[in-house]
Amino acid sequence: SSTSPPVEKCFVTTPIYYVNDQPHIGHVYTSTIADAYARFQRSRGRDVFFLTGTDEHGLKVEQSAQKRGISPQELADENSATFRQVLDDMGITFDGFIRTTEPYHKSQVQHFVDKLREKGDVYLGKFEGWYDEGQEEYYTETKAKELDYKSPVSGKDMARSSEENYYFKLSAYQRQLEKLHEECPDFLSPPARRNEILSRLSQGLNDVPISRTNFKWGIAMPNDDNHIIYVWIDALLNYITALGLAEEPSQPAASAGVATRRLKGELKDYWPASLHIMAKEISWFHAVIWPALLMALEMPLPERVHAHGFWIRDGKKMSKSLGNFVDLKTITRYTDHYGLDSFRYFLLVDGPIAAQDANFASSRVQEVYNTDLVNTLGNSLSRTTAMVNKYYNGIIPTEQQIQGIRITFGKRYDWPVVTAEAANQVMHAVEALEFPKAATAAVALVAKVDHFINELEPFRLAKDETKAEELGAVLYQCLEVLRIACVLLEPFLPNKMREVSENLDLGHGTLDERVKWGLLQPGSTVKKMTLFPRVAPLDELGMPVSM
Ligand code: ME8
Repeated sequence: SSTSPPVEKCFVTTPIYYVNDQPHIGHVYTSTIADAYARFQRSRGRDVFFLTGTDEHGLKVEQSAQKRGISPQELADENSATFRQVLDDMGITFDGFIRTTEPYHKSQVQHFVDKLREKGDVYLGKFEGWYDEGQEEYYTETKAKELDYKSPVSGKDMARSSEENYYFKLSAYQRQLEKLHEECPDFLSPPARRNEILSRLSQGLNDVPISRTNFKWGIAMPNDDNHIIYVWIDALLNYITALGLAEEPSQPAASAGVATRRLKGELKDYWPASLHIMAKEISWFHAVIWPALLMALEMPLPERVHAHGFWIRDGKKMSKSLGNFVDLKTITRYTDHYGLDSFRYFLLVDGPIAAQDANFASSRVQEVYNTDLVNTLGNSLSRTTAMVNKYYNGIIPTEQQIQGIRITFGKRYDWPVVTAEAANQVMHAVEALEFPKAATAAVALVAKVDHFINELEPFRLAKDETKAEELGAVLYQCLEVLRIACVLLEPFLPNKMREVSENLDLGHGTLDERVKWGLLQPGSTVKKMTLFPRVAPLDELGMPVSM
């Protein structure tokens, strides 16, 4: 109606992934947390645009393509499609998928870079220094010496090189950037990342080269074809080109697609981003370079940048050279075995969401699956639905006495209060991206149902005719607590919860409405259900363990 407040917009992004690599657990992880956040915001009634995509330019793509004897575009097409497929297979509900080789992105990047040049924030300059080819990154003499003239990533020798390049006047934004990080402590999380940035800022900022002449695979400088725009400038701008911020609205042929919405100018209002999510190795680009570019373009800054830790293996970072990635094949074995949602749940509760890295171990997958899903959520649901079937033929009883008064079982089991507190905890934790904490609160609520059953002993109540009303109340309350817990767990276990909802009505409306006590209708039916079967453990590669 006209009196309701406008729906809050929420723009969530992942990094756009490089097409010169195969997708692995790191990409799946970031996409999964972004997806859980996006689903959660949607369920709260917000108007969400969730963007992901692929980063397709740069020397490395040019070289990989050459090695394979195909064009860079062919390589990009192939690997971009692979990434997209993986995200689809993992149930990632992105609204937009941007590819940096698309014409609408390229023309807008040129527009923005041209604007920076006209303003004097981009200028032609000469640089001499040390170049890390693998990372496409320049180092000053001091820094290169510190690193023994070797790439900190690949270990390969750096090369002395001098180049005439276009520079971005990053130094001009030193004060504004310091102010941003000092005055908005929540702009970049977790705090460890913010401290790093503050300390690096205090060392002073140099202008940064934003063009290259040693390869061709990229977007040309708008005024000078000899120069290719540095892949990071090209990539960061995706967050606004995807929304068409530099496009004139037009009237394209009507269709409901994202491209049409963009062309009509309907996506522009999603800016500024609510949340950019990535891992810590690119926090500098997102928390310093990106805001500086936006300051120079006189555009609003994103509200929040979150840079999580790494998945590691055997205490080491996963890398191509070590060949220790949890790759797609392995992930697929895990999802086939445990189910997509269960693996997703594991990623969310055991992943490196904050400053710490997380070691991937098959034993943890098994442990999380058994503890939270099989023994707690699955067990409570199956116990409760079994009893409703045994004692009530599957017809949900009421928690009220004949006089219409709700039967209560003491303060510990004052469920309207207990569930409201749990819902509050879960919702706050997800807003704060504290997925492990959110899951813990939801699972703890489920565990209380178990305690409740053990304490109230419905099987005893069932034997005593004078306790019929109590038995009904206990079972209604068990189911209603479980319903609320399931609603709260939807961003974690979307498919499993849809399965539950086909049996037990999980309610309608926004999340906040659905977690209210008492929505479950007495008289409706519920079947006995087992959600999470027991399964054998897998080894580190996702293969069956021989016993
Ligand atoms: O950096 N643990 O793309 P990329 C957790 N194209 N997350 C990991 C990870 C790990 N071990 N490894 C990768 C790029 N990731 C640029 C981004 S954005 C404007 C341009 C995830 O394909 C994590 O999100 O190397 C990390 O930031 C991202 O993949 C890097 O993906």
